[in-house]
Amino acid sequence: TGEQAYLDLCKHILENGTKKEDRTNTGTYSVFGYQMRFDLQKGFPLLTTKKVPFRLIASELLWFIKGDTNIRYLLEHNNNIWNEWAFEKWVTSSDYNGPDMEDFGNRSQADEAFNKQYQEQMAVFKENVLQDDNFAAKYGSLGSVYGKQWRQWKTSTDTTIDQLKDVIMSIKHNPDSRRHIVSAWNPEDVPSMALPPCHTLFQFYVADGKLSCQLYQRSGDVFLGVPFNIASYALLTHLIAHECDLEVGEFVHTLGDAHIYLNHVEQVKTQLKREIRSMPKLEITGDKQSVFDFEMEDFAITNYNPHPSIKAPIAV
Ligand code: UFP
Repeated sequence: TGEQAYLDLCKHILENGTKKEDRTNTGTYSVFGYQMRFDLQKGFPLLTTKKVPFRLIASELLWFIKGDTNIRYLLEHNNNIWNEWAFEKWVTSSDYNGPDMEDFGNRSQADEAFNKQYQEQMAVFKENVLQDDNFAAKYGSLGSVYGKQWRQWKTSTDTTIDQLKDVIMSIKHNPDSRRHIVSAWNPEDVPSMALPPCHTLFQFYVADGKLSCQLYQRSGDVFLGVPFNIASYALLTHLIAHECDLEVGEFVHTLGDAHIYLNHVEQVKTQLKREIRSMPKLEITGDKQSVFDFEMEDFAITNYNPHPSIKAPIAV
């Protein structure tokens, strides 16, 4: 369990994974179906065998929780992880008249001169989203991403369902329920999404005064994505437990296609040689109750002394 479970998964994939092609043409080693458990009572599962940027994970989670789907909030928190998805919409629109940005994800990694142009256009884009309300409404918005499905799931009768609010109510008032579920997988929206949700569905469980959470993740980039996903759902569990006056229990992470990209193998091997350090702690400092009111300054990670970060190219 704990960080060792994550390292065991890495080792398991390197030793037993099938070599498998994928959408990004990078190639992976992959296994199907795997489960890790993290006892949140023992500490906060932010990996120590490499540095994981908690700030980015936390501001992204608060953005989901608020039901916000516009990257402006992320940019205001100096979080750039969703920029490319919004940028794509702008550079393929008739409002864009800069240099050709086709396939910018791959070209910016391969071509230095192009990368410079891309960085310039991205800076313009970010400035516009931050300063111009109309531009932000049109091009900062990502549509049917997590925040939308969690907070404003659209029904066939044109109403919306606030799954997150409902699940918190059911945890408070009917803790023994076996129906504490939030689904991000909306089959009607999937065909039109650039990135169909990786974290597909999660369920809460209350026993002995503790709140546990299990995530079903359909696809996991085990080196780059999964460490983020673990910390994000651990934080969500803490915040909801706090609101519901429960202790934290376990985070159970179930993966569908768990893969290591071929160009991450060396980095994984480096990480596997490192020794696990003591787990950090999450401290909730403010006196806010509702998860919907939380901001970055209301909690903090303490005692986090990880090994250095390890760089790797992201598959696009
Ligand atoms: N991915 C993650 N976690 C995430 C996220 C993406 O691991 O939170 F948003 C990875 C999984 C996969 C790729 O490598 O991104 C998504 O590609 P696909 O839709 O083809 O599974």
